[in-house]
Amino acid sequence: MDTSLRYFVAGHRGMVGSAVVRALQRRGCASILTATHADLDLTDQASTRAWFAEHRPDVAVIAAAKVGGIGANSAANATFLYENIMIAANTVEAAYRADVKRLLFLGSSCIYPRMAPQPIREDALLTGALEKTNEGYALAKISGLKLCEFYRKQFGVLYHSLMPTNLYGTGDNYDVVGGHVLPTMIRKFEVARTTGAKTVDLWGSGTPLREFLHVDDLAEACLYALDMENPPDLMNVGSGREVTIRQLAEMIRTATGCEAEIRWDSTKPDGTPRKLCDSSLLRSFGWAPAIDLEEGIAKTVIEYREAVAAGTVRLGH
Ligand code: GFB
Repeated sequence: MDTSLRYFVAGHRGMVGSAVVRALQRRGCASILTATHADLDLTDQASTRAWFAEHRPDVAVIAAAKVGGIGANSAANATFLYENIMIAANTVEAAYRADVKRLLFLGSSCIYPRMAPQPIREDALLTGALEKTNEGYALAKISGLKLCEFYRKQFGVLYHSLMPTNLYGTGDNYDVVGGHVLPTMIRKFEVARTTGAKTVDLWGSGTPLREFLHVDDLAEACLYALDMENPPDLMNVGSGREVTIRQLAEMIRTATGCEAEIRWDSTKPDGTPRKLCDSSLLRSFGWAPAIDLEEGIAKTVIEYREAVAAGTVRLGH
């Protein structure tokens, strides 16, 4: 990749953005631009335009988003739709106005229909109804990827998208109410282990299937996509391995060394029954994940313990 270009990573304090920054640094990129939320509110059109006009990056990676797990999404579909649609529209348009030649937009596998054939290929997009618990987030991400596709077609700029599966890893958010399932389970089992609690309450039936990818594998996929001269508009990024929520819980209980009993709370939602990405398109260009789930969970538990000890664990959105 061209390490002399100026790269802007939107959302550099989040799990995905910080992993992309680390990956760009590993490649030796000299100029990585970032902006804190206080300096640049991406939901604000005027500030976003002004920022791009002033800094004029060569490449933009849009990893900024309002994100959360099934609890946060289902409680706030309006906020997830509004904030994410504003971020997508403002960044794509401001980048175009500032003559940014290349932009990589990050979405999510929840853009696909709830009952899409599995593993889910990119061409399943817009073929059926969405999962209700995260419909707002999904609609915003669909709009974002379509903006990229249409700007590319209409204006000749190289704007394209990756759709990652469920992510976890360094810098995750451990908020047990609004967070994603994997970090939430780490926190719940760690709290039970350290307090000696006899039970851990988890949500739903434990039967849904999910695919998990370590965020460092996603960051490498981003650089892979940015290296491609003529990337497809949309490519999935997943590990290819799915586990039930129950299996995930057992893995995390083992990794934490917690002996508490699991209780399943059926009043909480299961969400989509299955969500396995077909990532053969990106893999056909040579990318492959490097971190298997057990290894990634073990590393994440260590990082979580270090963050707790240092008082730096993220507990909110
Ligand atoms: O990561 P998660 O919250 O969201 O995982 P999604 C939800 C699944 O884990 C459901 C089960 O089947 C839950 O019933 N689960 C079990 C738990 N225990 C817990 C728990 O303590 N906390 C949580 N959060 N779940 C998200 C979307 O969907 O996936 C986002 O809401 C995004 O929009 C993300 O697309 C990738 O996998 O269901």
